[in-house]
Amino acid sequence: MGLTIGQKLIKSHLLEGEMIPGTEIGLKIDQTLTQDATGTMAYLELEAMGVDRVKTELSVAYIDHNTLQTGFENADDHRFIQSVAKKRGLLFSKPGNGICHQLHLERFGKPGKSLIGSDSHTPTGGGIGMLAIGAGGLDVAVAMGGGTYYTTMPKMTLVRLSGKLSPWVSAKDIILEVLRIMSVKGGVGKIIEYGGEGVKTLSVPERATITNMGAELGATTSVFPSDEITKKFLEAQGRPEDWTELKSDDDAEYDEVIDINLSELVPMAAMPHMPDKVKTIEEIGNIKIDQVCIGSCTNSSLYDLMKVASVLKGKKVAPNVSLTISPGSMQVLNMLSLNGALSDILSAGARLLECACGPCIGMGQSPNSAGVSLRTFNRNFEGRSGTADAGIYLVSPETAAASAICGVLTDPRTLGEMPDIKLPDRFIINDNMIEQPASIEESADVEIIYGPNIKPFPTSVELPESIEAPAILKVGDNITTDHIMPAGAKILPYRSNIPYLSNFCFRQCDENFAARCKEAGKGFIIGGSNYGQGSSREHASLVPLYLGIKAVIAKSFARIHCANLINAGIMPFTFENPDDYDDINTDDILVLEQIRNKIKNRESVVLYNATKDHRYNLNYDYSDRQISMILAGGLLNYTKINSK
Ligand code: MIC
Ligand code: SF4
Repeated sequence: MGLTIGQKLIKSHLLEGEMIPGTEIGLKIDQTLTQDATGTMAYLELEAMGVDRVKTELSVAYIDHNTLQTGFENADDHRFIQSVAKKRGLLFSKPGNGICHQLHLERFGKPGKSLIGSDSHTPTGGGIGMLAIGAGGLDVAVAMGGGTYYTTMPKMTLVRLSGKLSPWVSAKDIILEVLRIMSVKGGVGKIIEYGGEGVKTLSVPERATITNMGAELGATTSVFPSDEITKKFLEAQGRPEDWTELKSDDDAEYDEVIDINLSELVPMAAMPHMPDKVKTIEEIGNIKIDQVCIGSCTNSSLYDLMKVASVLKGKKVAPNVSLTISPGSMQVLNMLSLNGALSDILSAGARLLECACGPCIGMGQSPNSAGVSLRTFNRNFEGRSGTADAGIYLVSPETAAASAICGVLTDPRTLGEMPDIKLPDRFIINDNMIEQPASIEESADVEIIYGPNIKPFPTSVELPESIEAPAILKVGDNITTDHIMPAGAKILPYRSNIPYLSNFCFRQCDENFAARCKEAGKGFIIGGSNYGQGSSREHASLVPLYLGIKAVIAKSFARIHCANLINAGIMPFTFENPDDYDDINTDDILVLEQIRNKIKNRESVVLYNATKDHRYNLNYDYSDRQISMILAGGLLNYTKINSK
């Protein structure tokens, strides 16, 4: 039987396990990336593991999330990351150079290689045929140290594209359509592969928009073939030698096939507050808007911003609208300024922001109260923008620009003829904001600089014999890591300070969560389905660990968060009978009797509700390695035990 692209990529990196869906596999990792909001923790973990020099082919530390320096905290964290990068052999991308995923695609990504990144949108690299997976910081640290990356062998889904996008319809509309069909949990445990004749009509930046937002499907990753279009892109980036061809075999078999005719798609938007609440712009109607933000790792390429510039040229942003533009990289900004498009953008009345994540992660530009904001981003979770009652709509750059000038949500097809934008034959290459590491000889003299904001991360203890604790919090379906551990300008600077961060844990669901945990000393969380979707931030497990959470019992979990919980030594369980969820109330006293022995011997686990005198069967499917980790109290303890 022939292989899919995903299977070929896995096969060429397989170190342990078999390619049987649902079972654990160990992969060799060629490249890693981190960003600063997860990176500080990842490098503290790297240091704790005692790694002298990274063992990957390439590791890059990007600074793109925490670029507001409203106090010493962010700058200190950047200095720490820069010093680790220099000493341990990583490239360091300075703040302002751009968003990690856009930069990685431009400068370092290679078809056929594996990449893990401490950011859930790492699958952007699938746009050029990489096996690019988002992971927790600890997994990335292990990979940097030359260790194997473990994940679950995914199923294979083919999204077969036919036809060609109509004028003003965009790659963003393709992924919104996939989200509409599959939902935010539809991709869990799958690789989403794009094929069919329609693929040949999509440029690399368009493909990257699609693989990027595959994260919102909950997919392990998304991938496109590496073909002539990929080759041309890499040539234009001055890296022709990095190209290799990658395609599925003609007789490859998929677990699922979804057909999309590109010619039938129309402009769409994801409505508040979930990326899969997708409707056509026509269906939503001309609602009045307050803000338009263009940028983020989904839609900030030169191609996207050239389209925006051509819509704005000679026009004026509507009086009721604040329009911001954050180019994805310095390369994009440089090229826009040289070809005059930047002037078209600015003359229309747009506000130019730094090449960084910015408003996407709530670092500024929170909308006005009850504001309506159109964003070309990938997430519109409630409160993520920094304004609790704002309504965020996720749209394409074309729809965003058209709406900015009209002042209401606007179908860009009403603008007349679409401009023809071509990608350049040659991008401007300037790596002045990328710092090289010290040589091995020089590295001995490089000092790692810790600032006062960097606090030790929480340690966990071995799994006890039995656990009795209250259900501190019960939450519903699709709880995101933004609920568990919010981001934004006020909190992000404390990503290296778990004790301080803990005060904000689950704030949106229960203002007193942290206080109640501290009072109880230990507890359980009860969750609905797709618990922990969204970001890769391991803070969403390290902070609950710090607050004494021992297990999360949910209907189902999102992949990265589930792995992060186990890495932290917190047990994820699912209900055998999902209706048992309804029987548990907050503050019920729950007991996991003889849990250590049961997990050790893979026996079935029963949760006893002492308040109600009811019992519930729980499921878990930990691998042998994960069982050892849980018994040891997490990956760091496990690594220490195994390296003795
Ligand atoms: C996000 O988009 O939520 C982030 C911020 O990029 C996160 C990482 C983080 O929380 O630092 C992600 O997607 O993994
Ligand atoms: Fe940055 Fe937003 Fe992309 Fe996350 S989703 S990496 S915050 S631009």
